[in-house]
Amino acid sequence: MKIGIVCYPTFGGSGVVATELGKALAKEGHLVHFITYNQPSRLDFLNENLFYHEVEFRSYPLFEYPPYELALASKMVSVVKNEKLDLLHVHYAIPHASAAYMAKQILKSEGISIPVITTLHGTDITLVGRDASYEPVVTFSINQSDGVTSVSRDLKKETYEFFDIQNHIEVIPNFIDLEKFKKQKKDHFKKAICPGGEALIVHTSNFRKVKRVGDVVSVFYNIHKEIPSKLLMIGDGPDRNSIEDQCRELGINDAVRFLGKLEAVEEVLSVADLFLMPSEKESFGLAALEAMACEVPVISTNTGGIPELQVQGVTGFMSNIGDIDEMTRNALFVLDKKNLPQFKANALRRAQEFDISNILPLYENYYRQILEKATVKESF
Ligand code: GMT
Repeated sequence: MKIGIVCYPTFGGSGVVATELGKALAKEGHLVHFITYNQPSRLDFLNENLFYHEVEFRSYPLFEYPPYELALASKMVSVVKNEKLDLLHVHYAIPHASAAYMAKQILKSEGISIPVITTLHGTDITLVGRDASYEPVVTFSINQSDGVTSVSRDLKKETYEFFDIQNHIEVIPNFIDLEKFKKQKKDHFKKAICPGGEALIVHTSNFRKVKRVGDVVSVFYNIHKEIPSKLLMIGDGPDRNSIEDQCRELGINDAVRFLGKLEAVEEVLSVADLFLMPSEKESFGLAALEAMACEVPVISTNTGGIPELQVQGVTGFMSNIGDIDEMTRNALFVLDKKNLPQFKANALRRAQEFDISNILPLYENYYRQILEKATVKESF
């Protein structure tokens, strides 16, 4: 198949999923064309089946807000025509689904039919999309998509609850490439960070409010009072400065290191003992899956799609949002030397169920199904 993929080319989960999906499809022999405003951050893979088309948008003194969506739609039109794409798969509804709708209508006026599949990732539904300033467009473009997928059952439920959606939503969970995300031998790194054999706790996120990074610090503070431990914070975002202040105020700044945005997260996860994800909302929790694939158990909240990934008391523990005391108790239980090896093994076993080799065929079958439906529709 010739597939166009539209996504955010950033470190965020939806961009990572879209990029890894495109890379895996290309390995299977499909021709994959990425249409984004920058080269996706994980598109470092040299493959003859992978192509990248940059969306250029010119500014003009009149534009206080450059109309990116129009430039994206125009680029989609040109790539579909020139590369003779079979379908467009857009990740994150805003503004990709509505731009795809516009591209589809333009192409239709020229006698070209292109099915559009929209994958819902989370905040496009649970946070941003719900806002009155976007809601009508999000509802319309989801309903106009030829196919819609969501990354968890919970996100599907929320989509039906908060939008007036008539379309079927297919749940296709996120996945992991276990060739890339696996425990690597990084003993020298562990020794450098934890010279006294301290427990190593890791958090990764975009440091936005929804991640409740302050709770990471509070849980770690409690753990640190009980056992020798270190915390590594990966990523960056709006809350980082206040979180650094919180660490200084609590007097734990020597035990906490902020690593910023990292390409090779799996190298750090390889030496971690525990992953903390106290998010207020998480449609899937890809960061937790990445940790589990590297044999790291997870302490998280029980919100959104997390219970579809984590197994309570097996791969770690889930608590109510903000329940710092319970998260601390569970973290200390998991970190206990008697328990940790079993939790690590369980985390890996669960992650294996989400291996890309199990999930890729679900996308390929769904593409075929949507293409068949579109052909039948066209012949009428
Ligand atoms: O977590 C974020 O804020 C980034 C966001 C994104 O769209 O990049 O992540 C969402 O999509 C990921 C990939 O499907 C999911 O694993 C995350 O759970 C989801 N984030 C939220 O729902 C908050």
